[in-house]
Amino acid sequence: MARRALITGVTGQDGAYLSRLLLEKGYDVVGGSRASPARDLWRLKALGIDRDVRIVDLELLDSRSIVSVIERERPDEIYNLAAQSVVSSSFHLPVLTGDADALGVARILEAITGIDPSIRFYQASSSEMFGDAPAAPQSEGTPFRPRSPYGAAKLYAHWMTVNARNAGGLFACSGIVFNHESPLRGLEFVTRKITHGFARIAVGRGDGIELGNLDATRDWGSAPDYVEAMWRMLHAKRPDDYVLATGQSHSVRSFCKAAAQAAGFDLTWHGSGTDEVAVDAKTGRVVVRVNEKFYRPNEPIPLVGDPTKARRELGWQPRMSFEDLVRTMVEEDLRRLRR
Ligand code: GDR
Repeated sequence: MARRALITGVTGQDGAYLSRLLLEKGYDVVGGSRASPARDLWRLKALGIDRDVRIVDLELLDSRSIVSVIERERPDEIYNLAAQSVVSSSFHLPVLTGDADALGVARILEAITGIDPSIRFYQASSSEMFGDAPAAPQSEGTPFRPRSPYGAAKLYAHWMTVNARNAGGLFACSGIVFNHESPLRGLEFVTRKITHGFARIAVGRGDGIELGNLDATRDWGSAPDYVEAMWRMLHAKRPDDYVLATGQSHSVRSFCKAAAQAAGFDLTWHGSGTDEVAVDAKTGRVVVRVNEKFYRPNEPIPLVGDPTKARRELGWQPRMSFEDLVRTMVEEDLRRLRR
């Protein structure tokens, strides 16, 4: 019989790519998603799998909802990808973020323990847990010092997962995942905001992009590569925690440069701080401005991950380069806008 996987947060970027991967492997994929009359399946549709994933209502704020889905569906594996995942929103919504991202995981682990402790569990942890990290690059042994309510909530969930494994005997893994992007990324995240912004200007439908801290750096990988590692974790000999990252960091400014080039612009930067702008050398037009509104109250120190353990123990390494990632995102945005 086909293995059955329950993916929470199935309508998100990772949910879509992981669904596709598991379907290709012959899984029966059950997708958990918050009950909503306006559920948007655009990502599953974009991958052509919206009819292949069975969507069920699942609410991480409610234990009964979690228990009833697990009891009914009896999955072999659960991938918890559902979260309030926007770091900046977590500063305004710390309690809701904690309820979903921290306690939501405690609820799932409690349900697994009560219903069937043989269910394998993957928790989507985050590089935001490192926050004010004392060292770079960050690995599984780097101390966590989260600097956002989101990072703090994810850290609680991470330790609950570790404890469920060590004390509870569950096959529970935590993927400490650095930023991973794709054409299916939401517009609230900086990469897609930039690629979509340049594509709009290129087709004559946008006047410019407003960004926050241009000097912020991130380790940006490709989402389809990362979901492969999630599956590998649940199929390793023993459960463990792994950093998933490329090992290279880039600034928001250099992401802009690469995206602009892919969209046919040639950027030059002028001014500094909040007065800095990027001008397209060909047309003399200002295409990027800084707006303080997009600054974070508390920016982590440069985040860059060390994926050595995942390479050694899971045989995993990211395949797509930074340049190809940016180009792919811009091209897909251009294609969608021209359609
Ligand atoms: P992040 O991703 O917070 O790292 O979390 P995001 O793309 O939002 O920010 C990355 C960096 O870009 C800077 N930045 C801006 N960010 C946004 N969103 N909008 C802007 O206009 C802007 N200008 C500059 C930010 O300050 C930041 O430094 C993502 C999410 O997917 C999390 O859920 C996940 O856990 C982590 O990645 C790993």
